[in-house]
Amino acid sequence: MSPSVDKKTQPGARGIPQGPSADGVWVNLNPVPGLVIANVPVPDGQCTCVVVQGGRMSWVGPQAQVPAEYQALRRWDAHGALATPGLVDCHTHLVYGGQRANEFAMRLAGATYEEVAKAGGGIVSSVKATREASEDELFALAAPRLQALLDEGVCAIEIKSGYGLALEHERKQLRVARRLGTAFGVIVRTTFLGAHALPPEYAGRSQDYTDLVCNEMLPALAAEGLVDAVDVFCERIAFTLAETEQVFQAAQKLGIPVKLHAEQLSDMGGAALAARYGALSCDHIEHLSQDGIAAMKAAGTVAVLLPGACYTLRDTHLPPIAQLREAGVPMAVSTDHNPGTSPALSLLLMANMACTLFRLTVPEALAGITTHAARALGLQDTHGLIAAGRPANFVLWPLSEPAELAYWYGHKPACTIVRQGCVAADGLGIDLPHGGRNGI
Ligand code: DI6
Ligand code: FE
Repeated sequence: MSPSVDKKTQPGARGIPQGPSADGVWVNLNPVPGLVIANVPVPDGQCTCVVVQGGRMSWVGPQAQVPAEYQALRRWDAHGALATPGLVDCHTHLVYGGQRANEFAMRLAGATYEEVAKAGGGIVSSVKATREASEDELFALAAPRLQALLDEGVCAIEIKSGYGLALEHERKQLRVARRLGTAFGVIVRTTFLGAHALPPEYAGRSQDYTDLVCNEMLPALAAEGLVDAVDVFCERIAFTLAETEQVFQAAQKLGIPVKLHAEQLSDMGGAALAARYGALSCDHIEHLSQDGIAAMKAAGTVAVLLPGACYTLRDTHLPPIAQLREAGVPMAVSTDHNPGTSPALSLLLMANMACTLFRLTVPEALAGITTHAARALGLQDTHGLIAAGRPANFVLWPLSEPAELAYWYGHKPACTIVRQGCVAADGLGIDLPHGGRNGI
């Protein structure tokens, strides 16, 4: 299968241009409050104008005050469409072989996640299928998953390894992640998750495998430029706190930022450890303690909420949202797309679930899939906000109010997407001669 990129796009040699240039003056936008920073304040009730030049947003403000130098540029009329920054999916395991619908069925028949793992299923069964797949096969499998996320306005995405668990197979996953970024013109941040599970050939030799991760796999993959961040699954059924720290030390030595699958099934104290290493994010955190929250706040670590995993596992132990809110810890929301616990391919559905299952407010959920998700990837200066000086990444929605983004589910709005300075999709028909087919 080849990647289903839009017909008018050309996979760029440098991995950027995927559609016509978005350069010009974008008028009559209605940005979601809190997700835009204007150069000149936009009075209430007035539309916003965004100037794009050379693929970057160069000015944001009221239409009446667009500087003269931009007046002659091409005009794109959004007709008052709701606008958000490009969405950011900050936690995915998108590249893997096979799928695990059988485990879904097992759990419905009564087995727990831990029982499935102990019975030889779980992560290790995806490891087998991933090892058997070639790089091209993994690319072909991941491409339509990525396309589904992109169709909803995702402009930056994290992709983890962790289903190879041996140097050549982890390399394969990370190389596919990089190739996806190039082929689809989307920002991909790669995360090395070698410490995801113990590979079968290391059964009972957890320390030996951790040494391999730290001393061979990570340095080799980092030298190849394949690692933007390092993650560990710190859990009873995965890696201990001490092993996690060993991996963090190896990452620190190489100057690579860390993040952590923390306190998903139990309180291991992982979040406090990660915060000590200045982690970008702690993810899952259903069993996060008050100490963990305080440590994350002090370190500026983002809390990444993954309602898709809670939903799939029918987990009733929810993350401590009220305490995180109270402490002022930034909360991101992500798909955690993976074949075991969250086969989710809609970030908007995750925003809906973050509201309905976790009781996030709409503004929290929308910041969670944009601004705070960007921070969880270290992309806070380039993504997650409509603001001058950033690469042009924004989405125009056929919706009339922000709450609709978290309200509908099972419905992909036909949006217009500007991704990395290109018009990657034009569901609103802004590029049509009559300037819009949706009557907005
Ligand atoms: N936590 C998760 O939710 C995924 N990995 C992890 O560390 C689950 C991965 C899987 O079951 O394949
Ligand atoms: Fe995960």
